[in-house]
Amino acid sequence: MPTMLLREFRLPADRPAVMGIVNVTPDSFADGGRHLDPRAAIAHAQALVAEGVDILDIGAESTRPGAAPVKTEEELARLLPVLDGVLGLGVPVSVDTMKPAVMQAVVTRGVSMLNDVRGFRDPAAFATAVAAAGQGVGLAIMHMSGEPRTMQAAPTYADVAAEVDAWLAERVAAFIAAGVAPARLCIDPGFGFGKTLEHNLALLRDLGRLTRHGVTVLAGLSRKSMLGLLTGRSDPEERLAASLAGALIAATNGATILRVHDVAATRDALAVWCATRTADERT
Ligand code: HH2
Repeated sequence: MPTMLLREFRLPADRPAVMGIVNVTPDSFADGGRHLDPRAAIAHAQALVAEGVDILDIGAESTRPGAAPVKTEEELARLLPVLDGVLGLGVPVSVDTMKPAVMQAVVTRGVSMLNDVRGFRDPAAFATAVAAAGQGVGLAIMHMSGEPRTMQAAPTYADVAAEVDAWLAERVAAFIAAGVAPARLCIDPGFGFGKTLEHNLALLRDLGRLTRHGVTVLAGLSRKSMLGLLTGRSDPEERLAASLAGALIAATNGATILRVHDVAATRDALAVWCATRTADERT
């Protein structure tokens, strides 16, 4: 699998990379409100770096089911002070946003990755992403059925794994046709984004098929409600064990970027996982 390049950063080639979540929001499902103050967000990012994070993913608009949209000015007002404090921490910084204007602004500030839960399906987002990739920025292309506000209403697929795979393959082909190198791209089935528990389990079971497109696979299961349904734990803070199990299953099935809240615990779990696998099996 090609190692992802994020501006001057290269992700590890001998183990899955850990992407640590920093939500600068009042309403994220697992940590909403905790890091809305830029100083708290920066302190959290510093703690994740100390825990061994490989990429920081900063988000200022919650995408949880039913979340209210945030205006561009508000999203940038939340993001920019945090970016000023984290861009010098020595790890690549990703921004989780759906808005082309926000993408443009944060690339100008120097972020190394754009993460769009809409998979850059907005033509302006696609054009902004292609231009950013020309400057070395990495792109995380996620599948979402519908929009955050309504996506969990009644998700239906004939064959979820085949449909998500085909959609992501089309997005990769579009980026490559626009001149973006595969090493700048990663794809993500979008666990919980317009999917029932059965859909999420089918996608996790069949994650390996996404590795056939010649780009990195990213998986984000951390603390998600599918884990709450499986364990009966309604409080996202109590889903660490389930999140670690999910991360290791995703790694076994081909994910080489794991998007998580709990960086130190995930690094520990991966250390054990890596020790039992050959170098070829790990990436
Ligand atoms: N999940 C969330 C947000 N962004 N990006 C990618 N690429 N993959 C994911 O699975 C993903 C994502 C939702 O989690 P979180 O950021 O913790 O919550 P919220 O959207 O409520 O802020």
